[in-house]
Amino acid sequence: MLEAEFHDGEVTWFQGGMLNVAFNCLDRHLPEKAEDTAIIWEADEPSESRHITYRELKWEAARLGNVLKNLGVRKGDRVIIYLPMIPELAYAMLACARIGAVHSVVFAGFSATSLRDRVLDCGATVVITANEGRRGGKAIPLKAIVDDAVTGIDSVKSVLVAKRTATEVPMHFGRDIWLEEAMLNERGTCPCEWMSAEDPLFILYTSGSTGKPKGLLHTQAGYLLYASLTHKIVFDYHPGDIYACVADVGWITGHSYIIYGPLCNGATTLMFESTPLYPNPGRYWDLVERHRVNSFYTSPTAIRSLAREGNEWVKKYDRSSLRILGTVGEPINPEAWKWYFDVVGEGKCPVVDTWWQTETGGIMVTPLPGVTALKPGSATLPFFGVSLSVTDENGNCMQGNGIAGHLCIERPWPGMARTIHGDHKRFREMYFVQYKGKYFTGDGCRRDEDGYYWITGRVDDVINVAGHRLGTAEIESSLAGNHLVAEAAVVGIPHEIKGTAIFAFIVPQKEAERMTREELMGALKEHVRHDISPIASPEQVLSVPALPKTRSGKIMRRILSKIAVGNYTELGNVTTLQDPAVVEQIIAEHKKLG
Ligand code: 7RM
Repeated sequence: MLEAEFHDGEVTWFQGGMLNVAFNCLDRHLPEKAEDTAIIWEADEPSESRHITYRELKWEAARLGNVLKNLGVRKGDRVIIYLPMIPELAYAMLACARIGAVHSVVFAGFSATSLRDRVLDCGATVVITANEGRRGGKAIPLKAIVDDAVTGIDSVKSVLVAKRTATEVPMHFGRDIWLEEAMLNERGTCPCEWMSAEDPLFILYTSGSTGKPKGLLHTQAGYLLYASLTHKIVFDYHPGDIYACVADVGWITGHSYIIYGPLCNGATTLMFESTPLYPNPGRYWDLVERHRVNSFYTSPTAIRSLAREGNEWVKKYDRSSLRILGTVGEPINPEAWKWYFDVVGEGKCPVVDTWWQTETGGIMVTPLPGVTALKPGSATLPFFGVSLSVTDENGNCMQGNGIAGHLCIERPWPGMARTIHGDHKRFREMYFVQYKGKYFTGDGCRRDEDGYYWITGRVDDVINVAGHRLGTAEIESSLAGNHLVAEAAVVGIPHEIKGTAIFAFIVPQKEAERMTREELMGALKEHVRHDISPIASPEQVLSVPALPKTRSGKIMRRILSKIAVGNYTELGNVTTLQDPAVVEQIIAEHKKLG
């Protein structure tokens, strides 16, 4: 079953087994569930929703699979999916799985540059997008972004365009194809490509502590088993239940707990196109009432932003269908946890605070609803078969309870990523070398007197903003790419809603001198928004004469993190700095912010 050299980042599960993921998510259910709802699609406007049965879902995925095959897509070829939260996104992923193509979904909030980097890195031949996206009443010009992203990339032969809105978009002759028209000509049967257990299923890009986002590669059998098992157990899924995860499929949460886990279990899963605040802060609970949702899964940031709007928005709606409430993406503070438990769940629904990562493929630390005694703010205990350890900075395993350190995983599990696409060396060095024989998560944690885990956040150069992972290196290189900036360093600062926000220190170029502080800050926020994504845009930008660097030229972010929150006195050892005087200059600039 398992064959691994874990210390070397080499892991295989179920080698020799054959399967097709789309078959397991669709065809396998048809004898009993053809007319059951597979997906409830809730559109941006609350007045619009659609039920898609297992029969329809299989039909659409098969037709889209045939379209891809006609475009020359074969087993192992990469397809980029840049779609909003519309049913075509599910069709596209399942179509790829059916024909053995490897999908890489790119969150539709990412910029043309970010999309371009991903297309190039994975060498995609086809991009699937929509004319426009809709979110919170606004239009997102997806097709225009794709045009921008793929110009000059020879590997991209075709762009399939779904029609989400009535807006006209330019179509490039010979490259662009309307998805709907192409699908109309295809049959609803498409033979499944039988895949080896360890063939790639998808690549998903995520930020790391250095360089550009890395493409984590997940394989077939282990991933599907782990996503479906955890979905079933953690959300106590029973046939007939309505399950809603309101994340975006562009993140791993959507892959595992909107698409693959629930569909493999024959569940009814909801796809939500909108935001928690549109058209008002009652949207989630309106959705729960209308669809009689039994399990609801969201992020701490969403919970905090709703708690602040008052309890009336919750109370207005009938939530009696709810049985289990889940959270994921970042640490949840006990106040937000209690609000979720008391106000949303009226003290009747266990809150499952689930800790996991893009790399882990599925939930690793979580309460089991109705089984585990809960503690607000703790992800509690490891899932079946998961063995955790807490290490000190030197990699020594810490024994006993009442300790804090770095969170590691001791043994391989089926859902883990197998490599970084095109860079296995980086995969090994990133996760398996630092703490010999263990997988290093990048997170800090505490194990309390009862053995419960409390995840305290990243201990590497990754910042988690509103549940989204961002690398300091990515944001810094984006800022430094602007003509107004000579050098940049970013750190995370506590934020009431987002958990953490980005604070950028920049050394301006001469040209920036005639700009006011506001103008410069505005220009740079806009730059990052456009260059990476709105989620990466800094909360604050501070011009400083120089950055604190060690003699070997490394930026000392530790010092900047303290200054950013106005803590000027506990900066620690500054004697290793090239020029200790810059610290005083930076403090002086920070004080001007007031
Ligand atoms: C699923 C997902 C992973 C990082 C991870 C943590 C943080 C996620 C929790 C959490 C505290 C949680 N994948 N994180 N869940 N921290 N409690 N329940 O979010 O790859 O995008 O991010 O998110 O820092 O390392 S991710």
